[in-house]
Amino acid sequence: MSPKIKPDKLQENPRTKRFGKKVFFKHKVSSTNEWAKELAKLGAQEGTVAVAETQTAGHGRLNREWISPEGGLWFSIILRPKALASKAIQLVFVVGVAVAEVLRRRFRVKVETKWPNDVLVNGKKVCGILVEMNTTREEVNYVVTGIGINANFDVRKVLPRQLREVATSLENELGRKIRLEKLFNALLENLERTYDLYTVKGFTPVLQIWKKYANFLGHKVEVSNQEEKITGLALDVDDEGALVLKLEDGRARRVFIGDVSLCV
Ligand code: BT5
Repeated sequence: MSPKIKPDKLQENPRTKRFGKKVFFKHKVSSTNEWAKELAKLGAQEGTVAVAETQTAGHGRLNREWISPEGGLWFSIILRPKALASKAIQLVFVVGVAVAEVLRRRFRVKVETKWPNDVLVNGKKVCGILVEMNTTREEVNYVVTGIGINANFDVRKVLPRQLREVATSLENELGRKIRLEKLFNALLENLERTYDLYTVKGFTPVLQIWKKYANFLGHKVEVSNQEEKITGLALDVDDEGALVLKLEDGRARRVFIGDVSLCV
């Protein structure tokens, strides 16, 4: 089986109404998120997707490098939610739910969500999600949600040493390669369904599903961000997407930005 994506199989997903009706593909781009932002500025409709085989400047939050070799699934989808900017960050959880459900159902692997934007398989990061938005005052013009899934490569061969213990790929977990186009189509279908649930019923039902996968809840964690490192019991993720910690002195603290690691 070819480990690469077959571009002709990405077009026209018959099972979605809006997502993936227009799919742009390139072998190599700097970042599909940057590309999708350009497309959105030119007026691309909701559900338009930019996919690439490799990214030369894939990035995560705070412009951190996202390593994107051949064999991964790297794509970004344009959304135009009728939401206020302060709410649009909830889309990270919408995407997280869609990815987690597809990976669990398709591959029967142990999937977890980790606050705020990771999906793990067997405790290691297999997917990163990056939500970026363009706003005018409080109004959202468009949101670009980038999804990176480590699929058909061996992380021990392509990721730097420091990531090998914390990252994994579907190939590493399943012991085989998968069809990227099939995974792509399944993700678009589930993304559309979860996004529609969010649009119609709001954030609560989406967050409830996300929390079912959030095994870090109830455990002692350390959250680090640019300003501080905080240790506490991970109590909850609230309806604004903030992580609620119980600190050692018993006080509750809401955290909006950071990286979580389990304390052992
Ligand atoms: C993320 O950021 O996890 C979001 C990654 C989003 C990537 C997609 S790919 C398609 C689209 N185009 C883009 O340019 N981006 C999106 P963050 O939580 O900030 O995590 C970044 C950190 O993950 C890095 O600092 C590394 O430690 C680690 N990392 C980098 N590459 C990785 C990989 N392939 N697998 C697992 N971890 C990785």
